[in-house]
Formats: sequence, structure tokens, C-alpha cells
Amino acid sequence: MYEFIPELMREAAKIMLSAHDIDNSIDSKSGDANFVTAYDVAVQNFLYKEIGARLPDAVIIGEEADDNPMDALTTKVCFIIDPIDGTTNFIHNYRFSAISVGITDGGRVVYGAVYNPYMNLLYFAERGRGAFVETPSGTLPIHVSDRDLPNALAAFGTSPYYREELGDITFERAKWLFRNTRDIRRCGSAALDLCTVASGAVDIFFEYRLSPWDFAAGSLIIEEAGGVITQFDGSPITLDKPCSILAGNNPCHTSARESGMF
Ligand code: 2AM
Ligand code: CA
Repeated sequence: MYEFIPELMREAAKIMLSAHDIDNSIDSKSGDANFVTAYDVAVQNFLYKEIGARLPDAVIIGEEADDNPMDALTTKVCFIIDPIDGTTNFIHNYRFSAISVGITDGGRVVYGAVYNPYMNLLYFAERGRGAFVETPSGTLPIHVSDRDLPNALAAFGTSPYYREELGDITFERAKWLFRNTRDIRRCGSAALDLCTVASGAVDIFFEYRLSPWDFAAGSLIIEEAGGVITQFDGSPITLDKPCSILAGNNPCHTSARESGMF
């Protein structure tokens, strides 16, 4: 059932790589810095069409869809798709964005794949079978690091679309991590942030509010890579609505939680 997905994502990414005149393809959604381009829509349409052709009964939830069948999450096999995660990077030609495809069964993520076409890295995981990255020189297993917080590299997202509400409290936590780790990073794609945690480059990541398409695939990739992903208060992430995300290796996730900052 999953085998065709990586190939489909590589095909869809050609639409991203062919992008030109992106600034003129922007349409802004509700909220600050919440952009969608004609390319987001084209990648999503391509994935809907191709998945629908192979699995006519598949339920698909996509960031750019007008009306998502969230009710189906608990009962059906669902695809949760972010056609371009890191849209602001994409608009600026920062070349750090990804396609994210998660599959849920009975409300649990059972497969996830995140493809960064600029680096040609395709991260994927199937529940119970570990996490891997397909690189130009072969497929490698990935694992979270074992660094503790003082030796950690920390990453965070700024929730720019809720900057009035979440800006200050986000940067307070980022400042705390800056003081208590080796350094901090902000890459602009939550799906890729989760993959950098899964592959052990980054040790702890947080963002105040993300949507299921940002983290569905990455959450399984982290768990299968031996990491932990929860909301700030330690409760399970929600696939049917936005939530906070705290993800890391076990020691860093535990230290962050015990600090009282999250
Ligand atoms: P996007 O690029 O697909 O929009 C940036 O901080 C991260 O937050 C990106 O992964 C971005 O995904 C995501 N994001 C953007 N708008 C969002 C919104 N309204 N709600 C939740 N997450 C969002
Ligand atoms: Ca997106």
C-alpha cells in the first residue's frame, strides 16, 4: 500500500523544483505570514489525483483543501498531506521545504514520509519497522541522538501566523533553550525540523501551534527513530486539530518538561 508513495512524492517535487515567478503566485490565507502559492495547490492536486487513481476509497486530508473530512480520522485509513511545508522558505527561494505525507489507520499514524527535494533526502517510517532516509547514495536507518540538554542543538518554530498571541511566549522559551543548550536554529519547515530530530542532528524542537499536516508524517518518523513527540504538557499530539509540539530525544524531552518552561 505504501510502496508507491515515495516515487509519487519525488514526481510531485518536480512541480516545486520547476517553480518560477513565485512571488506572483501568492495568495494569502487567514492570518499573518500564512501564504499559499499556485505551486502548493498544484502539488496537492497532483497527489490527490494520483492517490485517488490508485486507492479510490482513500480519504485525503490536505492543508490546501477547503473542507477536510476530519471525522474520518478515527474510522478510516486517511492520508494527511502537506503539499509544501515551509511555504515562506519556498517563496523566498531559501531551498528548504518539503512534501509531507502521513497515513493514519484508526486514528494512529502508521506510515510517514517527508521529502526535501533540494537535498534529495526522503525520510520515511512504517510503524514497527524503524525510520530511514533515502539519500542519493543509498537508504540508511536513522536514530535520534543521545545528547543531553547542555550539549543539545535546539530548534524551534515561530508560529508566525499567530505572532501577536504567541510571539513573546515563543521567544521566552527559545531564549531559555539558547541559554541551556549549545545553540538554537529556526529552519522554517516543521516537517523537516522533525526529521532533523529523528536523524540526530537536532536534539529538541518546539513550536507553539502546528497543524496535523505539518507533523503527521514527522511524528511517526521521530517515534520510529527512538524519539518522543508530545504536546508541551506531555499529552499526546492531536491529529484532528492543531496542537503544540515538543519533540526530542528522551533525555532532552525529559529535561525540557522538567524545567517547567513547557
Ligand atoms: P507551511 O509552510 O506548510 O505553511 C513554520 O513555523 C511552520 O509552521 C511551517 O511548517 C508552516 O507550514 C507551519 N504553519 C504555517 N501556517 C500555519 C498555521 N496557520 N497553523 C499551523 N502551522 C502553520
Ligand atoms: Ca503547507
